[in-house]
Amino acid sequence: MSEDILSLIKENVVQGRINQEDEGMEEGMEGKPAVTELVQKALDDGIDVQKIINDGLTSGMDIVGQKFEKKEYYIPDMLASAEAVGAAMEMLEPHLAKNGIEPKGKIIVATVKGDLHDIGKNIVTILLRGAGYLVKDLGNDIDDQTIVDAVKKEQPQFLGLSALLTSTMTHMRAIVQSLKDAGIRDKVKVIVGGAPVSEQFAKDIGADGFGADGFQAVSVIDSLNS
Ligand code: B1M
Repeated sequence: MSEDILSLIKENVVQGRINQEDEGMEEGMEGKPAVTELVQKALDDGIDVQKIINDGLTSGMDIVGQKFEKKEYYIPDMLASAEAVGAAMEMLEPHLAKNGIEPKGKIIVATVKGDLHDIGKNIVTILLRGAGYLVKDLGNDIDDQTIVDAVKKEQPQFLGLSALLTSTMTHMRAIVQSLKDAGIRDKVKVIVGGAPVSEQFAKDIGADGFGADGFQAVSVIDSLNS
């Protein structure tokens, strides 16, 4: 029975349906319960929150990721699914705390100074939350010192930086240097990403990891966390 609801949640994540009014990718879905209604039903039925996240939401996003790689899905499709997961995560967050499930780690994320592109960072944030991390999102256009101050104050295990412009990605190098200057570089692992960022660039600036997409960001952080 619980498997039925979980597979329906998964299917509706793939369809990018938040509420029952949403149409989805396939015809004839409008009016049927979607992610938020199904997650509420799963909670009412006492289904384990971790199961809802892992077997419903995250496995749905895995399929979305595969479809994106195969070019069956495009960015708007990925965003619709990511938003559905985000809406579900908002419902589940209080239950995670109540159930005493410890987050896998704490991460600060930000889009660097001068850069207003935040769609990718938001996807990464949602996926990381879905994967069980506590994520503090500083937002976009965040200056270097604010980021370094947040690392000092919050003491996260990871710092995730996003940049979409060749002119702003240079802040990533400056932030790594500022962390060194502040004597806290060894206290936090730095992961970088965004369209102009590459594995080689990450190495060059002394970052600990690079994510080409949100899914890779989660697996890189998972592997650095183990
Ligand atoms: Co702008 N923009 N934009 N833009 N914009 C680009 C990036 C550009 C490539 C378009 C182009 O010319 N072909 C170009 C950059 C050129 C360059 O620097 N080489 C560009 C430009 C020039 C500009 C302006 C300067 C335009 C102008 O005003 N003349 C201006 C700059 C504003 C600023 O930031 N100061 C500008 C403005 C904008 C909008 C505001 C209109 C809008 C952003 C809206 C928003 O984000 N809220 C916008 C958009 C939408 C784009 C494009 C079309 C799409 C970006 C996007 O959201 N992609 C983009 C062209 C393109 O990329 N095709 C473009 C979808 C998103 C899911 O992908 O962000 O790459 P992405 O994130 C991925 C991965 O990169 C990775 O995972 C994500 C999910 O898979 N990832 C991480 C991202 N962050 C990560 C962090 C990680 C790990 C992985 O670890 C922490």
